[in-house]
Amino acid sequence: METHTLRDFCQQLPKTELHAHLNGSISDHTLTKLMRRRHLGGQNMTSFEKGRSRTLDECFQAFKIIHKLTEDEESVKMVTGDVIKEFSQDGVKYLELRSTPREEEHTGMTRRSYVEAVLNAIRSPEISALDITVRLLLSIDRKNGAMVAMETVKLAQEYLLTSDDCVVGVDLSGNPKVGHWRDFYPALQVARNTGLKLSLHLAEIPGQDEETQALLELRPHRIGHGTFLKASRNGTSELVEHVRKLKIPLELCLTSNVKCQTVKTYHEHHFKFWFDQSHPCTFCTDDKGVFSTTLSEEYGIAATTFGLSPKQLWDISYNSIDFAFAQHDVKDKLRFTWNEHKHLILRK
Ligand code: 6MZ
Repeated sequence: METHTLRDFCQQLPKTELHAHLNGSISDHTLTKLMRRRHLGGQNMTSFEKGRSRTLDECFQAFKIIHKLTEDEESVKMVTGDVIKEFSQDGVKYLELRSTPREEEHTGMTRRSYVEAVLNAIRSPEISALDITVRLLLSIDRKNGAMVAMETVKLAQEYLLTSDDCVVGVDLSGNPKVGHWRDFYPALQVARNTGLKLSLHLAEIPGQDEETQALLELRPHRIGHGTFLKASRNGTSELVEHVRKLKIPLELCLTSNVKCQTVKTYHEHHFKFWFDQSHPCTFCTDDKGVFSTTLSEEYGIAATTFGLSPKQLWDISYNSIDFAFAQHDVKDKLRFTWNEHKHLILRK
């Protein structure tokens, strides 16, 4: 397929985005608005322009800077609305946002009011009018320790029952070099046992076999990255076998991994390893703002790197509906939407 035709195809392809961190997804346009609100001039220093790489640690520095701009409910609501609109413009029909409920003493924002601000944006008339279904996962940031992890799960439990199916699960994320899995295990266990869906960042960096093994015992519903599963100490055996046997879907973020240098090149990305075994995989952006990407671009990169046909891209996108944390009736509606688009875009 020619480049411009592929680009059009990927843009028109209906897509599910299952791994998007809210504050990492903020576009330059919205960051400029936030800086103006705070009367800050200068240039946005948080997004990695096309082709530019940084280390994972530098990436976490960028989140620190962004968090300084979203310290009150109004800005949280504004960025949530903007991020959803941008995903919708990119042809995303189902979006699972994830975000860390954050407390900011000097603005009075609490973890609860943070979640309320995100939910208010999702439910606003402007966003409800868009052709996109949005669900929310509450993130446990590894750096915040055991107590905050449990508090986050309690909030998620409460909103699971009271948010009209909007809050559906919990994510474990944050700098993988920080914190110990034993700190989060009890909270994640409570989440798993009380009906919340679990998506866990696993094996994002090398040398975490013990943690990965322990967290896999929780039978997460999906895995974020899983970059070093196949490079575990035992060769390709145990962890891979476990994930394969349980068919745990992988959320794969090509540009994020290459830009953070946990994967050297697109060609070396572990997508190929799993895809060749027909393991459930879905493409995601991770942090579309910080990594200057879109979900359509991620599909395009996958197609050119791994020689995927339009039909294969279609199948990856369609099959991703199966791994969404939404209710059955929502998934049925999404499948209907996909099938409506199918003849229009695959026939071209
Ligand atoms: C692990 C990541 C991440 O929650 O404030 N986050 N955690 N690995 C990654 N790979 C690059 N990218 C983002 O969004 C920002 C937060 O998401 C997590 C980090 O905890 C980061 O602070 P929220 O909306």
